[in-house]
Amino acid sequence: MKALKEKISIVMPAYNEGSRIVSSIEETARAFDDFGYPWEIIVMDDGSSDDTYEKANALAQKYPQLIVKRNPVNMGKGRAIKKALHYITGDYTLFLDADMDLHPIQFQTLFDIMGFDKADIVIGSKLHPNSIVNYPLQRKIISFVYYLLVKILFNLPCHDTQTGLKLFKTEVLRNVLPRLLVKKFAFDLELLVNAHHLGYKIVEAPIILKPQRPYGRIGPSALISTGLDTLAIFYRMHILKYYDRIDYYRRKNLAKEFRRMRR
Ligand SMILES: Nc1nc2c(ncn2[C@@H]2O[C@H](COP(=O)(O)OP(=O)(O)O)[C@@H](O)[C@H]2O)c(=O)[nH]1
Ligand SMILES: [Mg+2]
Repeated sequence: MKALKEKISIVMPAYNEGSRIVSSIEETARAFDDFGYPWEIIVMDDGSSDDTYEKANALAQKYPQLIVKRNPVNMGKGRAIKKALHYITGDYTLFLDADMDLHPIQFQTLFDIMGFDKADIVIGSKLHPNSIVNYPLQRKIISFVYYLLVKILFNLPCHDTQTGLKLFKTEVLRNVLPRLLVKKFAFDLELLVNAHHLGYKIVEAPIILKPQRPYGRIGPSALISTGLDTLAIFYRMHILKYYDRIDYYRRKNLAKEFRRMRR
């Protein structure tokens, strides 16, 4: 196969995935070798209490393209992803959950859609009419209610912000991620709302979702926290105008720095 030029960085957040992290990395590596793109996988372990980090790290000998990082304590998926930005060297970045609910082979669909639609971001959506999803009715209802909330508050051009398969032009992440406050919940939403606000084009892609765990790990308290963080993003975006001011604050800090240097 002809080698393709563009490099893909795969960011894989992992929390207590010891039982599957090795096969997840190997499967992802195999998929990207088959595609023919240069790739790197960045595993962000987040204070797992099992052996996720050790197992992932042991594979780094086999795959020079594998980077494994660890937070000593759990800080949430959003912060882990924001931190991953320091290590990304690819032109495109794929967020891929470590549990393989979404097989990495679906990257090609997202990449093709990005090209056809001239999109900056392509996100997998459980609510896309062509998606094949197999997850509990309770999660389907939660997904739909959350979609309505997000539609009312932000009018985003997407139906499902939460799915663990998202493709970005890396330059978009470099611009957007540093602006985010990143609380523990609603990180995906904060990222997409800001990208939309800055004028980046977001398009949805169909996915095939096969849950590997019989029950999701999201409990009622996480749902309430996600709801509250969602309202907080609305407040910061539309009432405080925090995200609009952040450039100004940054410039102001730079100006201060500049004056200090000249003194
Ligand atoms: N870095 C990091 N990853 C996390 C955290 N919580 C979940 N993950 C990872 O994020 C992905 C999605 O989490 P999961 O529990 O499967 O959520 P679900 O698929 O929405 O039920 C998986 O790869 C998890 O290992 C966290 O606190 N930090
Ligand atoms: Mg999952």
